[in-house]
Amino acid sequence: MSKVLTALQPSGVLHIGNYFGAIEPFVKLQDSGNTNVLFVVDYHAITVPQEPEMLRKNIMFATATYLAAGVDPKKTLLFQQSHVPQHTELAWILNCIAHMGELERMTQYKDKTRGKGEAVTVGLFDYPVLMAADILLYETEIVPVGEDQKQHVELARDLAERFNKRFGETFTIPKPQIRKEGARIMGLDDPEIKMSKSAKSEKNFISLMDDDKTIEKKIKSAVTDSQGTIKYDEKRKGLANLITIYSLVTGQTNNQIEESYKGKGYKEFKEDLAKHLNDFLKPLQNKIKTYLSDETELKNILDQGAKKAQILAEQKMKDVRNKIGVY
Ligand code: ATP
Ligand code: LTN
Repeated sequence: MSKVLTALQPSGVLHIGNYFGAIEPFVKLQDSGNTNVLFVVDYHAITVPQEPEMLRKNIMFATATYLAAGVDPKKTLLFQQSHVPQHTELAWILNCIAHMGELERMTQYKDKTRGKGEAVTVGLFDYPVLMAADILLYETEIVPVGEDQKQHVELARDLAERFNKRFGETFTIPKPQIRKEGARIMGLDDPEIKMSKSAKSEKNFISLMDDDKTIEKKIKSAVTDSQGTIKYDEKRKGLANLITIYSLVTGQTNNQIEESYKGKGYKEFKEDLAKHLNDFLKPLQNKIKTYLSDETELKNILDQGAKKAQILAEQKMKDVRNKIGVY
């Protein structure tokens, strides 16, 4: 039995990149009988400005999405990060062994701060250390994430090793798990950058809540090239991304897709892709709406999860406090 843990930010409506990069892989591992932890990282979300009412709504939305995607609170500890204060407590202690240089090297930090000058918060800089605390509190072995988070999980490994070396065996060394296809769904409007909910244009992503008309419009305007044939080629980034999405929502292989579009063009391919995406998302959307309609139940699930998580986290923190000499 391996311990699997992942987390997502409640920073807006989730998109298919989040779904295929992190949620679906997590649900698959959950069903193979592992010990699981999944939480909504609200304290990560506030590293960039959040409107409080919106944040509250997004936390509920993220929770409803996990449940709709098949996260089972009986098999998985499902909770809100801020409800288990040991996360921030351990982050502080890890801050005191983390080096400025290693945080400065984080590519996500560099990407998110480019051109922002002095307005960058300390929280955004320190975000990977809080993430390391998230992971190390629960003796996590496997962290299913999208490609962009690999470097952060590696930092968690480094900090765990450093702590263990200095204070004695305390933390399990975690490993990132990145799926082969779908680890990095690219933006529809710009296949050079990953699909992102914080993208400037709505045309960049397919949100899990997009309706059929919106999906159709976004897929129709997705960037391809002038070659016109349906053939998977990494160099044809726009088309390769669309074929990957097609494969993820239908379960067909790239070869099967190429076969069925022999002699056909982008128009037909895109129309079908939009339809398949819609067929894939509709049942998920209905389930999300059902869960959202009972906020009391959602809060109840999160509270139950937090209570159990606090017990595990406190056990680990007792050991940590003792090892560093504050207890
Ligand atoms: P944004 O999408 O705004 O950049 P983010 O990357 O911070 O936000 P999170 O909600 O924190 O998104 O990410 C949740 C999970 O989804 C992470 O494991 C991340 O790697 C994964 N993920 C995000 N974008 C993609 C993508 N385009 N393709 C595959 N996985 C992704
Ligand atoms: N930083 C991640 C979210 C995150 C996470 C974690 C993922 C916070 N803590 C622990 C896996 C494990 C992101 O923005 N995608």
